[in-house]
Amino acid sequence: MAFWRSKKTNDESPENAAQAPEAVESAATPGSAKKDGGGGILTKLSSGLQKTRRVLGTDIRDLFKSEGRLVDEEFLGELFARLIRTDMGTGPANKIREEVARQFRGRVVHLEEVIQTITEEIRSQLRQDHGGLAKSESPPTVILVVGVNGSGKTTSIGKLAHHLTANGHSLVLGAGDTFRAAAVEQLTIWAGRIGCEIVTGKSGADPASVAYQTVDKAIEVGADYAIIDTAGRLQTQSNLMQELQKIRNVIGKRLPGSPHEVLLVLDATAGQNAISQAKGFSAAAGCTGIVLAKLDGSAKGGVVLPIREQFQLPVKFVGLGEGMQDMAAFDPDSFAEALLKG
Ligand SMILES: Nc1nc2c(ncn2[C@@H]2O[C@H](COP(=O)(O)OP(=O)(O)O)[C@@H](O)[C@H]2O)c(=O)[nH]1
Ligand SMILES: [Mg+2]
Repeated sequence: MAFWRSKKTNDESPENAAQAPEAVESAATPGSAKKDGGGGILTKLSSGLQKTRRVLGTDIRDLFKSEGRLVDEEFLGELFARLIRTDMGTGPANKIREEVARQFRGRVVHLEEVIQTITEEIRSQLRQDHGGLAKSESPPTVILVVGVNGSGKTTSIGKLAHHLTANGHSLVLGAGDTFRAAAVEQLTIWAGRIGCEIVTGKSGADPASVAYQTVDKAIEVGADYAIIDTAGRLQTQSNLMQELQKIRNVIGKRLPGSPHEVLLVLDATAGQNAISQAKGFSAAAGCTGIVLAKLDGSAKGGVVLPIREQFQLPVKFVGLGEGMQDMAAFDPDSFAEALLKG
């Protein structure tokens, strides 16, 4: 799991950020952190997943009051009930139960053996290809960010933008959520903190025109990335989807082949509701990857399992707090481990 903080020493100022020339492609590639030695990395993910682990790990430990425990139907039923408390859903929980039954039924087992099996099963359920951020053959790479209101879009853009600039890339932000004045202001503050360009329209301006101008600006200044924020709510859901479609078309006209990445931001505290959010967006908005925000505030981090199960979309990043550096490239191995151990 690659963390933004890995190469930096002290604060979040853009000057310091600019001194970390690590390539984003590598930083956004799952597993790359292991090559860094990754000392503080698991610690950070572990603290981000604390609430979920408290539910999952503690509950499972409770099943082992004595030294060992016989794996019978009663045990498997209790295990299942505990698994689904993390909002992982019945499909993934069933698979875990079956795997534990397959390996241990009729035997007296120790906690560590069961934890190990569950960790392995979660890891294999989460395995995915193409976890890294897309990159166009020639710059700019255009990233569109979509999701319901309050899911964490603008904050995730700020973190991603910080990460990219910290790794030596230039970028232009586009304040495409013109539906709410506060959203433009919020992204402008992020741009100021990061020290990058931003394109804004007047309140109520056509979001597609802001998106167009953002790509235009990125081409003009030779930026590596253009990242475009969008509204999470319009008068109706179908209005919103039409708007996103229009934005995609307009961007694609200005720069054929773009957007190269459409990131769907989901709120991990919403648990299973995040699934219905994803259903609403994924096909209509042409999503290419998921950002699972607010894992740190959620005891429902297990929701990543049904998200991976039900959508043909890789989870690319996880949000672990409100700060500039509180985001990580998603890596199934570290995630499974942080979910159960520690
Ligand atoms: N704890 C925590 N809070 C977050 C995270 N991402 C976003 N938030 C907070 O969630 C709220 C909504 O985020 P915002 O980016 O404005 O959502 P948007 O409406 O989708 O743009 C804000 O208060 C953010 O600070 C995260 O990873 N962890
Ligand atoms: Mg926003």
